[in-house]
Amino acid sequence: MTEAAECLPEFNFDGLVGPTHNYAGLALGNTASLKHGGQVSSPKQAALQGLEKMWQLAQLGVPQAVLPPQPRPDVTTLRAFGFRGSDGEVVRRAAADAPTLLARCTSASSMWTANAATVAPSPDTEDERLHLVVANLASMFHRQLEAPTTLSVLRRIFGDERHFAVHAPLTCSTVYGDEGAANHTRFEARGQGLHLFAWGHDPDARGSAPKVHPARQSRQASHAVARLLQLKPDRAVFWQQNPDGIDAGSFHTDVLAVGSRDFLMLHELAFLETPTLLQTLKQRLGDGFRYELASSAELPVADAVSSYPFNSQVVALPGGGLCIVAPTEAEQNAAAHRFLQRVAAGDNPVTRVEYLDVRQSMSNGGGPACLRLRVAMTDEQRAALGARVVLDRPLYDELRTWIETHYRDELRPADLADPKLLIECHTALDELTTILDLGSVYAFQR
Ligand code: SUG
Repeated sequence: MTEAAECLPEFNFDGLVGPTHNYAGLALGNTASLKHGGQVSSPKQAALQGLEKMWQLAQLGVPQAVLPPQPRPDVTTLRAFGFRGSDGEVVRRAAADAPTLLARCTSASSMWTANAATVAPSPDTEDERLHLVVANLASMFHRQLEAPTTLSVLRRIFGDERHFAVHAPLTCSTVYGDEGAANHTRFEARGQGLHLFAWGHDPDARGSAPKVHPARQSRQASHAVARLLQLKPDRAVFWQQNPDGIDAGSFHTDVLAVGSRDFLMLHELAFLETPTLLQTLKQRLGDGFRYELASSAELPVADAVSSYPFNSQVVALPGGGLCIVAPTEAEQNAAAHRFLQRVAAGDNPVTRVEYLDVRQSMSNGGGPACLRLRVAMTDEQRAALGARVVLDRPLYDELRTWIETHYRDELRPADLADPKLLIECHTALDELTTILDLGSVYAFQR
């Protein structure tokens, strides 16, 4: 097995949950989103749960950073769809005439930063810079809206071109639908990175595809992202997601699989031809490669999708060993809990399992792994970041106070029609850009 010291420090960039966090039932194929649509949310609890997760990881000694939320409702898009007047009038008119469009424009979905981009750290790339490709999120309208601001934010944070290259998203079309790191796993063994790109459909071929739910990532997009990342030769493996897994609710690969270093934990419905994939990974990663595979008999896919044991973070502990950071739902589900206990006791690098409460996000289908983007960086690159995003005690305290000050305790579906929500959001984000030293990254600030 790989020694911890050989690997680059891996930062988790978690998305701060935005002030408009709500349950609008927008995500076809995502069972939690559809189940909770119309319920009352708590933006404040959601943001605090997310911040606590970051802080607990930081206290475990895992490098932690933060990405800001996006301004919502997105009045620019509402205007582009014909609503006129002041911002308040635009919101009121959209609420009356096109409430679903307003809900799509109000989603706080940028919190799931696993979908923000795909990342290749510098030792893996031709020019030895860290590359990020912003995801176009083409398959869901409310998620497509994130890409331009994500590009602006990432270009600010990773703006030093001696170290970083931030690529614009692929042209937005489902033919080239790209959902970022949620369908990508970077392994590292024997001092080398290996990138597994998973895709759900091939629009140019007549292969197997899901019958019920959309496959969000196309094969063509995965290949284009790998090219943009400028990976060194032989650093990529492309594999198809299992269409039955997608139809069972695995709308992203990370719903049924998670990997880190030379370890992979997966459900048998995560990928097609699982034995061949595992054999390929063993060949590429060496004998140290370990995996834990859950069969449907051990862990029915419905339990895996509802309780998200595979949407755990797998983090390297400073003293050695890996820790699984799972949602509390996976502790409460008997089959998922038994599976994770088996993994922790198995012949693999996992030494510990921690359960965290991110229930507000889980109710929209976003577990611990959805909330973070993994960025492995050298110390020099960390020092070159263009904003105050690495979480330390002072930043944690400031963000807590900021959330307590600006966030509502509750948000009902009818509240999306309230024009004050937009003012509250802009006020909060304006202050946040000062806290994070981000400059004017948002369109409303320019
Ligand atoms: O794209 N949910 C998100 C959840 C994303 C989870 N990310 C990963 N698996 N990496 C999605 O389906 C629901 C929003 C709503 O219904 O209000 C939503 O967009």
